[in-house]
Amino acid sequence: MKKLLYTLLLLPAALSAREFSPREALTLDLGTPVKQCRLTPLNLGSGERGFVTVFSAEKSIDPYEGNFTFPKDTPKIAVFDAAGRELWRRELPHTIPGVWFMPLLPMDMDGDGCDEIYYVANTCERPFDYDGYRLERADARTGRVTGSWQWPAPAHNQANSYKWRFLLIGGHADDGSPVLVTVQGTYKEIQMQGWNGDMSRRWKVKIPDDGRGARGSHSTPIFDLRRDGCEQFMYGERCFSFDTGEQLFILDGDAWNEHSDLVQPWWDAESGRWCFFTTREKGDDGKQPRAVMFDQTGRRLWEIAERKGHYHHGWVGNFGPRGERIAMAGRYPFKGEAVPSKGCVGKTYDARTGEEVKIDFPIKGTVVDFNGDGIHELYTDGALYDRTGRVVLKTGKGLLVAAKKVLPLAGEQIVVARPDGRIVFWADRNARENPDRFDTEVYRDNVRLSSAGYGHRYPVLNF
Ligand SMILES: [Ca+2]
Ligand SMILES: [Ca+2]
Repeated sequence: MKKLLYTLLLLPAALSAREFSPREALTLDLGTPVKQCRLTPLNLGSGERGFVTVFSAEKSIDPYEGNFTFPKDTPKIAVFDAAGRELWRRELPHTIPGVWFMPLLPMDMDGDGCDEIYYVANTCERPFDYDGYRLERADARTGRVTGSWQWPAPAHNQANSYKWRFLLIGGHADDGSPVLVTVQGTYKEIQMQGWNGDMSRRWKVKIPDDGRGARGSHSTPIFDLRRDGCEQFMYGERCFSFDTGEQLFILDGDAWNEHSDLVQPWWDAESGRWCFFTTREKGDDGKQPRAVMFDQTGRRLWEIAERKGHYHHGWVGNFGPRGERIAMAGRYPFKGEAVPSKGCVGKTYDARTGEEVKIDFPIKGTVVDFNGDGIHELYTDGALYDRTGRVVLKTGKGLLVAAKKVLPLAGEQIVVARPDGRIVFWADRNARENPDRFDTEVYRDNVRLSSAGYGHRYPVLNF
């Protein structure tokens, strides 16, 4: 009896102290060196699962004039089954290999249980000729192109950096039917179109370049604003309905008219509301704070003092001792600042109060729950840190392509593309999880964004 009591007393501590036990759960081999790689899980029909990947031996080419270089390799799409067997691959000979030129999204628009693969491709030899740009649809099992539609042309009279930024977002209308959203523009004019399963147009939105209200962001998180099973998405600080394309709110009204790098919705269970954390990029002459926490009415809960700098880095994660939410805002170093050029100058805050809190690991990285226990880990530079700063996994050199649940295993996985073209999936043998967090349509729809924009970088905080 005494022994049983002793065991029961120790049980909670034993559970919380469960050791990480990382393993390589799956390896896909592209058989060719890669400098860019994206990956999204997909349904191959009849309950079979697989993966689609976009890759190239060229680094991801950015449309910004200060970054753009002539590509020396083309982008390729390949599909693998769940055992790592390659089903097909195809090269896109005229498409610029870059995440903004060529977003990709798998989605089952016809409801037969098998995803189709949607992506933007240039079908002519002239790299900047709108007439050649198409939204293409490929059969997930064979790669055969089964549909091709003219990609809506962005406004012509814009800088290259503004013009060639495209996104795909996949979600659901209020009646549950699929909606594919195509997006042109991030920094100035924004156009969006919503498409039904039969590719008839459901709605369209145009946000003119009139300097009124927020511009877009580098990710488009999907969430369930009213907790009623209907999905919305954020683009910058604006919230849109998948069902109608209606703009439901804009966080900072017309106080902020620029671009946000990060917009992260998170559910605050204590107050029963969504909160939104945004870190901002540019513009505005130093009048507005560069990172703000909002509630779902658009009220500022707190903000950082800094009003200058490019806040490229940010996250919200469960890093407190009991999984309390912590937010990070980090900027690129200023010219002449004594920080490495790719460094991150940032701070961490209690997400509810804005009070500064210290954490014991490098702040620049990707938030992931590797063992499914509801406390986050942070992946950065080939290492996974737990909240106490302990390194629990070293993956070696490579590109992070996913930090979400992409295998039917407990917890979220870390997927890294090695320079030699092997894509390694890391999972935790000891992971256990609360299925409420991952087995939701909102979670799956966010995972679907992994090959569009920076959709692979941000956690889903819907619990
Ligand atoms: Ca289908
Ligand atoms: Ca964890």
